[in-house]
Amino acid sequence: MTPCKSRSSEGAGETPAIAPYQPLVTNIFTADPSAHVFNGKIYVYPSHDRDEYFPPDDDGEQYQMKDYHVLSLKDFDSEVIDHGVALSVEDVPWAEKQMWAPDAAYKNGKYYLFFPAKDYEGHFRIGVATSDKPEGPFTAEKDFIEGSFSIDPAVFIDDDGQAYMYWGGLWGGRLEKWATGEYNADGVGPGADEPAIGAICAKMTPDLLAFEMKPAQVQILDENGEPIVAGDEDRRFFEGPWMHKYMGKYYLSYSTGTTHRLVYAVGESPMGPFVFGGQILDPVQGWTTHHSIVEFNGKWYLFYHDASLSGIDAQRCVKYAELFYNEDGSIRKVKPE
Ligand code: FUB
Repeated sequence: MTPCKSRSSEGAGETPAIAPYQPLVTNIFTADPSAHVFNGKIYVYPSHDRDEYFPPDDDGEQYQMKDYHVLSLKDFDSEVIDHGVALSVEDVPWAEKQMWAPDAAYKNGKYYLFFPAKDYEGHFRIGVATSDKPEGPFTAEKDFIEGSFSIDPAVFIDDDGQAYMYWGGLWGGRLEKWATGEYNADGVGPGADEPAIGAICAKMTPDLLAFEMKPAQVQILDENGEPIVAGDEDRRFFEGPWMHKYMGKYYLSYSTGTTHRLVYAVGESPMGPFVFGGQILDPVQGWTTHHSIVEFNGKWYLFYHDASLSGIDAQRCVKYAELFYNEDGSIRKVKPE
């Protein structure tokens, strides 16, 4: 275990020691934060960007992550702990490289780490690893989840105990080529006026190790009930889905990729349809941003990343900000200071 003092603003009046809009840790590069509250503490499951340069392309070859570290914090006035390596690609039998954005869940005394990586055929698949501790180390299942493809898993467990996985990403995540559920190397996705590809969703089995159904695209609609089209790059799904429940409604939030926003859509059921609600965050420094939303001690928080620590797109840092809702349930845009 490696205790790591976060960048802090201790003594700065009302500002918590772990200051909002500042890197949570500076000892490693981190991205794609999935935050959860386990045992009264915040655990953050990020990607671990490497301190090496890989030439960038639209397929995401600059993101060559090899392992995951878990971060935890008792509260925003305590130091952030970097618990060291929780899972390494060499310990995952089916995975060759590129351990991208993970998520975690807790069920029946076990902690689950869900993660995408490229298999030996060059396809992104989604795997599961388990541990009896939230910080790991995690032990990977021998094979990836049957029927999984693409990137950015996020697992949501509803109040009735049913778990859902949301995932997918265009370009590097190759969702255009998996739009039918089968891989089509020539797939280019819909035309600009056609409905955009939605995030993919599947109910999970009670042991969280498999899908209980054939994965399906969720629908994201505009204010008139029409599907958001692929050319609507300010609003269409690109990657990084996240699900949370607020006042009985289901909030699907995601990155818009090419327009670099975090946005959300709201539905009456976990599998949608979802109606576009607005923007959560403006573009940040760096090409990607990716987020999670979590309730902690009665307040809501957004965790996200940018490239401000390094100035390099593939060497990112995880940050947080408090999130506020309006009375009608809409989310107020976060404005980093
Ligand atoms: O970290 C690699 C990829 O960049 C993630 O999977 C995407 O969501 C983007 O943040």
